[in-house]
Amino acid sequence: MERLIFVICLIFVFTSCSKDNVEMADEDDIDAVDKDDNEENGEESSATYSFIGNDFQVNSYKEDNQNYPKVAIAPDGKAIVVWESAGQDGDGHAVVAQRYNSDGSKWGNEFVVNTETKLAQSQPTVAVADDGSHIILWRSKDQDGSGFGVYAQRYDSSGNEVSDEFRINEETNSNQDLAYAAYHSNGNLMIIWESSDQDGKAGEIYARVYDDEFNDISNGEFRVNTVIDGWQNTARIADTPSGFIVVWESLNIDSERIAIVFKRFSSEGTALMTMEEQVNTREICDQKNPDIATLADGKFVIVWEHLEDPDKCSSAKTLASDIAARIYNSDGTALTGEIILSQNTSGNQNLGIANDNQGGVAVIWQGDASSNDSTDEIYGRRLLATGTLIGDVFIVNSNSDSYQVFPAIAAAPDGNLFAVWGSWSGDGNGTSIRARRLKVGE
Ligand SMILES: [Ca+2]
Ligand SMILES: [Ca+2]
Ligand SMILES: [Ca+2]
Repeated sequence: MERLIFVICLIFVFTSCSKDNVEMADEDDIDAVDKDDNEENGEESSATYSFIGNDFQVNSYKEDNQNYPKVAIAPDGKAIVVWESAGQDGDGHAVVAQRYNSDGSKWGNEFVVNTETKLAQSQPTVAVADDGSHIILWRSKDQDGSGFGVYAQRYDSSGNEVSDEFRINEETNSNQDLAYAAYHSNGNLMIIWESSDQDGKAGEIYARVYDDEFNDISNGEFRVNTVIDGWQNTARIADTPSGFIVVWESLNIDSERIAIVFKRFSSEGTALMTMEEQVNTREICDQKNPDIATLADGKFVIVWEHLEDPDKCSSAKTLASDIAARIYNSDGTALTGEIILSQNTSGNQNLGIANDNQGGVAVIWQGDASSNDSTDEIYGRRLLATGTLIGDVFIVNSNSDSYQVFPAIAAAPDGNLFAVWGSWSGDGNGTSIRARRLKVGE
């Protein structure tokens, strides 16, 4: 019987049996004993993560709600955390940032990022270049004259503003929002966003590419998705040795509802594929909330939430969901099938992923799967570039009062990880931003 279960697990590429997943991981840990000696050199390690202290509050301004944090880490280990804060700029939401040194101490004070404060500035994201310069993006209400527009502020490696805030989207009709960016190693910057009514269809992914002196080298904005039927949204971007990869949700591209697709681009923004490629092999019902991380050799890992909901999909018999991942070679060919990081997750699985720079990726997500108080926690798991899962699912937050939501994570070159999330516990006044640092090994 055990042999049969083992075979079934192999067929589903580690999917079915969490018990056997742990056993496979344990076998791999035998190798880890030798590999751990190389850890300090930033080489591959098969160890699990350990925490560097408990979680802590990021925001200094505590009035009302702070939520939707994102984080990026510079090559020198400095972390930049951004979030939206209700009322902090005096009119609706503001975009706020706090930088940290590599040892986890604060680098300067928190500050309001947006110059235009009228109405809401919200949904911020951040990207950092190899030289430490960085860009913060957000959506601003009515600033471009119609719904939301995408705005940005650039900073040098010392944290000083470079020029004024500016608009990214050229088409201003209706909403442009959900912006993300990545820097290539040559300094080029690709920014993506969702435009809700640009091609007469419901939601497309648009992009612009700038060089290291911020000249527009894509001749303005261009559409990322080839398929425009249905809607395309919830896009993420990562840089690779050959350029950039964008991953997003696409409606009606697979046999049922939502699917995950990706498309590769050169560092100048030229599409390297004629059309997007589907990631999920299980097409039943919804595949959503994708994120992507690139490994040092150009391999990349895409993670997403797989959701089978009988209320939404005729093929779904019972409510079921899991966190799935797939690993690709640098040329975009699949290295693995779907790998299941956690089964029977429930609630809203917002995801984050980061290359831990020691041969694996850290995946974290929101859920209430194993919580005993039916509130959401932040969960995590380590996945090696080989497709091997390390250890078991763990809870990232140390403070488990109330709801922990919208996680994001980034890693320094030495493998130290910085996880952030919104929290209904903590600052005693609405939601707050909390963070916790992790590392590979003990
Ligand atoms: Ca505002
Ligand atoms: Ca607009
Ligand atoms: Ca589907």
